[in-house]
Amino acid sequence: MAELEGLEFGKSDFVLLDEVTMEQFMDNLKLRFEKGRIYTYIGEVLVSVNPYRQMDIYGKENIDAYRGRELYENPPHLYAVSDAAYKAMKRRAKDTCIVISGESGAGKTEASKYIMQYIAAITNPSQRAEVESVKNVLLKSNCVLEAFGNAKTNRNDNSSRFGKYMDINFNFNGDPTGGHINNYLLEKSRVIHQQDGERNFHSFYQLLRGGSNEMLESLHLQNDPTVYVYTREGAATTTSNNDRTSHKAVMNALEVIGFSKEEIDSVFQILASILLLGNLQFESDGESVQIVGLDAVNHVSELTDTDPESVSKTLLHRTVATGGGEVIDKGHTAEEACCGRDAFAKALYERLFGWIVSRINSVIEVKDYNPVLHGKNTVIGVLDIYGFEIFDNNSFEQFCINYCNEKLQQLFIEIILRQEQGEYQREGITWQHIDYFNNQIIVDLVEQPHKGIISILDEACLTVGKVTDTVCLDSMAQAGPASSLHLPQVSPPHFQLSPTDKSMDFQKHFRIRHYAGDVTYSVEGFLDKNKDMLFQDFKRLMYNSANPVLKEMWPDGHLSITEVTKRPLTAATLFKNSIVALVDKLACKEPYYVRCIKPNEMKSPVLFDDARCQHQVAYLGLIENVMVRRAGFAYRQPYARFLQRYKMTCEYTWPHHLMASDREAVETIVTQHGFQDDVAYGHTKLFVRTPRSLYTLEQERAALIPILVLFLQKVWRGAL
Ligand code: AD9
Ligand code: MG
Repeated sequence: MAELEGLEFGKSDFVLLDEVTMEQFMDNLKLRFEKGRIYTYIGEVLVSVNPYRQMDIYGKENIDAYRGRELYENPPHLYAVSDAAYKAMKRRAKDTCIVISGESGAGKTEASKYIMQYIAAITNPSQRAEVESVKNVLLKSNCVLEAFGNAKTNRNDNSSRFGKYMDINFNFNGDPTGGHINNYLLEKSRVIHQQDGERNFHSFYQLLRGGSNEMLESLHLQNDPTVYVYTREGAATTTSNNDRTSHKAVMNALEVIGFSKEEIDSVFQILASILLLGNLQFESDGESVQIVGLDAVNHVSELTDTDPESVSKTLLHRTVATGGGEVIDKGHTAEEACCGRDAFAKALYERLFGWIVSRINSVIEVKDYNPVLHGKNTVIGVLDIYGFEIFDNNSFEQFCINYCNEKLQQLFIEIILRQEQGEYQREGITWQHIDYFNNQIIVDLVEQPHKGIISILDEACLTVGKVTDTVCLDSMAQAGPASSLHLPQVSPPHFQLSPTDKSMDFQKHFRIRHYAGDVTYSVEGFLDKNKDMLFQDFKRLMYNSANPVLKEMWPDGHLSITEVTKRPLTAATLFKNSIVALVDKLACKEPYYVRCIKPNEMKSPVLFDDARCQHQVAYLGLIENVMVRRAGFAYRQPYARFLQRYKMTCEYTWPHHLMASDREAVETIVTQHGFQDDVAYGHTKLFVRTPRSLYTLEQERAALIPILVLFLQKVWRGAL
């Protein structure tokens, strides 16, 4: 049972600080971290600091302690927030969501897993088989998605390289009936290249190090990641991941989820094909280009169930439609062939990942749900999306990831304000406005039609002829964000061409002043990644595979070159559209927030890096969050709940009151303690302006508890 905390652990809710200053906030955060209290509230928002060690707070005892309880009954915990989201969903039939944010390595994915474990533990008490099976698939899906979508980066040994939003559906009993996973922009460039000290996706190393000899032989692979170009760079980096055990867990999870043997084989055949493709080389004799390593071509064709001539041909040629409608074959240069091969490898992986997600979805989708018979189907959404990233070299992926974080930050701002405002209105209390840093300006800078960075990128991608990354950068400067959004009163501007670091080539860089910090992006590769070109020939090759799983992944391969749409949506636009849809989805649910903080860069359980933490507290807007929460009233609680907690501090309410309503009883407690001028009485809740009033009450209560316990013990022993 979780005990209530004493004051030596600091304040369990930041709204109880004497003064809202950065200094007090940081002192409290640090004190709690050092005392092993990683969670603290700001009202209903949970602030979490990554402990970087196994904490003994997630076991069954804790689950029982938080089940069905209110936020303030126990010390702050992820379970309390999960329970609050669950209760709101169950009692009020509200769709809710838990949005977990924070930078890379701050603990979002771990948090999302604990949330799911908690929900799984508190539901289906009668152990109905079909519900258990849904829960099992939901839990097992994490293992598979992490294997294929996570990788070791310099920030995090298990960094999510895709965004994940999972809806869990519940029936009227509050038991999970299914779910749906949305995945966002997998960082597929990692398949072919990784920065120093980083790895490719876990799946490759797991297969190479964990696959049985028999399995590897059938896939024409060796059990050594240094043999393969795509895994070579990352093979030597040390990580805390155990690839061999993870491989077993993934195989087991795939089976439990319900992947057939053929499907599992196909998954690994595709992984193997990618590794073999990466080792193919091309050489030119001046006239034509040849493949070096025809064995590998034969293996790829065997693994993908295609014929070897078609594989060679597709790697060396492309089909082009001429202006007159004629279709001709055009040979690649060696360089084009390399680019084509890499694009193919990336696409194979991306489609494999997308297919795995949709396959899991097909298992967990809610089937045969009849709202008339079964009542309203409600949802809890859990969002675990890549955190804000600043690397030494920031590319298109960081640009997309950071834009996504801007959108989520904006939603946070809007919702926290909106909720607060709504609450005061509902309760008939006047609202006081607090100024925020509104990051709308940066969101506009990226997504505004015509002038925003994405529009300019798209335009450059659609322009026929040779538009280079740097030319595109110039047009950003002239037509776009730099001129339109460089507000004179904002200094320095939110968009700049030349970085402050003079060692960088300014022609190739631009800087965005994100809410979470300045990021300098290298524009190199932006256009190619945005165009995301893959020759139609590769799609057709895969569509014509005799393997039905592979064919299913490439439905667009049936189009001939003359039918292919000339202007497909670009990667940035597709991503923007998906994030806009995500934000819309979140906005119509009752949100619960978990704000994760990374205490240090060393992954140390004992180091609290003040400057790093303060920076995160600042950009997450936590101080403003506390201020808004306290602006009018720091604290609010339904009358019944307030009474329950503090009735012992007043002789007219202990153990029961005889007044006409709970509200009257609460008024009596408040008046007796002399802070009647510090409160407002809403329709259903008491609002307390300054935390000090409540603090006095809390202290009185804490002093009374031991006396009460003694008293009760005597009663039980029959001494009284
Ligand atoms: V990224 O944006 O995907 O790169 P996350 O998801 O924020 O990042 P993650 O949850 O993966 O970070 O946490 C990083 C590591 O911190 C984990 O692998 C654990 O080793 C460690 N961690 C995080 N939270 C906890 C926790 N509650 N208890 C113990 C934790 N260890
Ligand atoms: Mg993660």
